[in-house]
Amino acid sequence: RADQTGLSRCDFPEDFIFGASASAFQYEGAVDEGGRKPSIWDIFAANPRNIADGSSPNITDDQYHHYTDDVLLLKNLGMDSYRFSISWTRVFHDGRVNPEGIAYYNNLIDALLEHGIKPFVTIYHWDLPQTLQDKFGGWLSRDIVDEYLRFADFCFQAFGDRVKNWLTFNEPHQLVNGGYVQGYYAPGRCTGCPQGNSSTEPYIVGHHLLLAHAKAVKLYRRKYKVNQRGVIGMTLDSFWYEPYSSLPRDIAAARRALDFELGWFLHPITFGDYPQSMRLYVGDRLPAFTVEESRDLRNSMDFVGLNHYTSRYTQDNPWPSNVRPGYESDSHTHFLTQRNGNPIGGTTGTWLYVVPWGLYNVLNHVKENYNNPPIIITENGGLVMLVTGFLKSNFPGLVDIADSNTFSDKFIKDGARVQFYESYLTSLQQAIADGVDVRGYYAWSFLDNWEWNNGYSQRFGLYYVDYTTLKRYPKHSALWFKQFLSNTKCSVLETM
Ligand code: PNW
Repeated sequence: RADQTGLSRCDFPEDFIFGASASAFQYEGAVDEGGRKPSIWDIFAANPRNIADGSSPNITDDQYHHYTDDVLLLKNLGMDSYRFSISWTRVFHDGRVNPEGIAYYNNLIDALLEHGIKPFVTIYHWDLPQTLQDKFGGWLSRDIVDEYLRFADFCFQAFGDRVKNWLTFNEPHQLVNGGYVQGYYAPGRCTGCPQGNSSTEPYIVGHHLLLAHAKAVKLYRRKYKVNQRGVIGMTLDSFWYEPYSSLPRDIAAARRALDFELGWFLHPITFGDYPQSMRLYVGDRLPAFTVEESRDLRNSMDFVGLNHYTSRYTQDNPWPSNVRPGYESDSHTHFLTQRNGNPIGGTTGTWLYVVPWGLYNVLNHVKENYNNPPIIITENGGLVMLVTGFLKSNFPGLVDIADSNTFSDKFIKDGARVQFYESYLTSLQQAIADGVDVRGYYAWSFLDNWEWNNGYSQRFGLYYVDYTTLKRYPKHSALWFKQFLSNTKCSVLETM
């Protein structure tokens, strides 16, 4: 609780941005409205076996119809900024623009600005038009690079007069790992899936994502930046990988794990090529950049977007030579969630162990190995499992954070999430104090939402969403954030 640590936004640099994060497919609903066409996720989720709770993303938070109220909730929380993504098939498909889709984002952007909330836009958060998947295999084909460029160009041109913060992609690693290695994300490819090949496809898709990113950044800088004066980057996901032991080979393995997840993308967009360890371990299955591509990739970001959630212990894993090479084994690493019977961090029984020091370490890793770039934490947040039906049986009141400042039973109790934010923000503050150039922090997530292959079974929101009525209810974490952000008496003079 805020009152326990006394942590507030005053512990961060003066112009530091705090915001909340979202994405189109997880929030908007209204999948058949306003001229929207299906994405690969509509098709993937249409098979209930692909989704843990068999649920449909067709309505989810229905933000398409609730955005005006949602902007007020963000305002009420005291958020400086809102990160959301543009649904490609809502605004632009088969080379045609869709005025209704454009109007939706114009309205959302205007509503945010009207309340002093900065829009932070992810151009692509995984919802590829199904037509491009059908036509040439989506991200597996080089044709996707120019298609993406057209879409990005369109976004800059339509929204760039008001949007000053851009991300080309959300989590290329997670997209590739889910969609082409494990097969639990659209388009559901993996070795052993009905289709796919994890020894080659992940690297081809990653390559095309990088080429598309470089072209979009080049275009933005050449055609828009002078007038629009915005900044552009890419959001990368990375766990922290802690060596399991002090053995040199475990230390090297942990470093390789970071290279295969974060460095895979951060190395090219900083230095123009893949990390050396990937070249060595993947060999000629890793595509090569031409001299020109490499030049366009180098320094192709104004800041690094970082999504960070959790950490793992890492051991060296010398695979026997009869193991088929693939992304899952190429880094020769083995991950563990505990050591000598002790879990790496607090857990609520999901993948998300609470390891605040992991954030400190991953930030310092970026600082030390990638020339101390500006960093924006574009996602961070805790996962608290609430029992389904919780609201109907246990929720006693209907109080908004605007009306009460006490952590009472009138808010949904998610104390573990409050502790998550408190501990990770403390760790972040230490990283900044030690010289990491972090400029902003976005909580995942503003509202509970459709958590991809986990459907509605995982709730990340500061606000609880009742999916029957679509009402939003503040959790303790919402109130905590509001208090954290409401401290505006930051200077020494004012507090004296
Ligand atoms: C991110 N993992 O994905 C995405 O950017 C969001 O859309 C998503 O809702 C959020 O994190 C919460 O999961 C991830 O299992 C999904 O390691 C799963 C993992 C990491 C990131």
